[in-house]
Amino acid sequence: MSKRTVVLLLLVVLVLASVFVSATGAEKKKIVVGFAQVGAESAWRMANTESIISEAKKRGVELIFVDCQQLQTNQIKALRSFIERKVDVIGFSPIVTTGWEEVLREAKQANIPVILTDRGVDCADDSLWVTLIGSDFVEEGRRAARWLAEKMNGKANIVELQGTIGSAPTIDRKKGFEEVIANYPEMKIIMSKTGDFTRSKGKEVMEEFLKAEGDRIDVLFSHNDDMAIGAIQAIEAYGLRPGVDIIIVSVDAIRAAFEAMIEGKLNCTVECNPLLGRQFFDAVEAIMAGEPLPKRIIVEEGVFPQEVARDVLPTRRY
Ligand code: GYE
Repeated sequence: MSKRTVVLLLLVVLVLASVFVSATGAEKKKIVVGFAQVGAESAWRMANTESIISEAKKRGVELIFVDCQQLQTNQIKALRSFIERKVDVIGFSPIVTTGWEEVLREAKQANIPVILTDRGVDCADDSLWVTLIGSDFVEEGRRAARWLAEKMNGKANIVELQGTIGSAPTIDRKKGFEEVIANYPEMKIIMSKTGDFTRSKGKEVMEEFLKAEGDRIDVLFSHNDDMAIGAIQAIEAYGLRPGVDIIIVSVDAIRAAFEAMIEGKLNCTVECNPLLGRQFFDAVEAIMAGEPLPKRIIVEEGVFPQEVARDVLPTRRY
């Protein structure tokens, strides 16, 4: 064989190989996902972010991740930048429930499917998103109240630390909680204010509650564990015993809540699972494959009273 024939043969082999590689999809285009996260306001949120980022890496999905610092304007800006970049799928956890119509319509016009994770929207046109993957926040509120009614024998002066005003978990947890305590005429919310889901605000607002109502407070219902942990510091500084003089029930079930329960300072936490990465990217891949998805995917969760904290803590992943 001449040198020329060898070179020619080699070229043919190379061309054939590249045709084979693209036919088997080894060169398949990477899926690009834009994700507009609420912020980094709580341990729950950090665990949620970690779950999304690590799952994208695992699946080789290109993730454009934006931390919106609890500002809806930032989140809308991020969504518009995803539309401009023509990502394959948009995911976001809406900071508040209202004000999304316009930007979601822009995504629809650009033919970019949207997945809501964790928090939902209040929007009549449900064709603007494919599915909502997340917890049943109303049920979480009910679970907190049911546990409390039993613990307090249907009698308590309650202060309530709300999450971010206008957000789905705040609206729904309050609704579920109030629905259940309405059955107990001697259970009353005597003060209620937002602590924006953060430890520092939770502490600040609890100080206000104590200043105004002091010893009259029997119970704190906190919309998340971080605010409850901030409030525990305020209660101790005020000279009362959290978990004893003031009974505390909160939501999320982060590790720090279990530690506080083991110390006897928190009485109960209702689970809200932030590890949504797997279900989120399952949905992304289903959309890319043209498979149908249910409009609502609900995450299963439980309730953890203080008595089980020591046994459960080692198994907690967030
Ligand atoms: O409970 C809170 C976080 O949307 C369910 O947001 C989430 C809530 C969670 O800041 O800790």
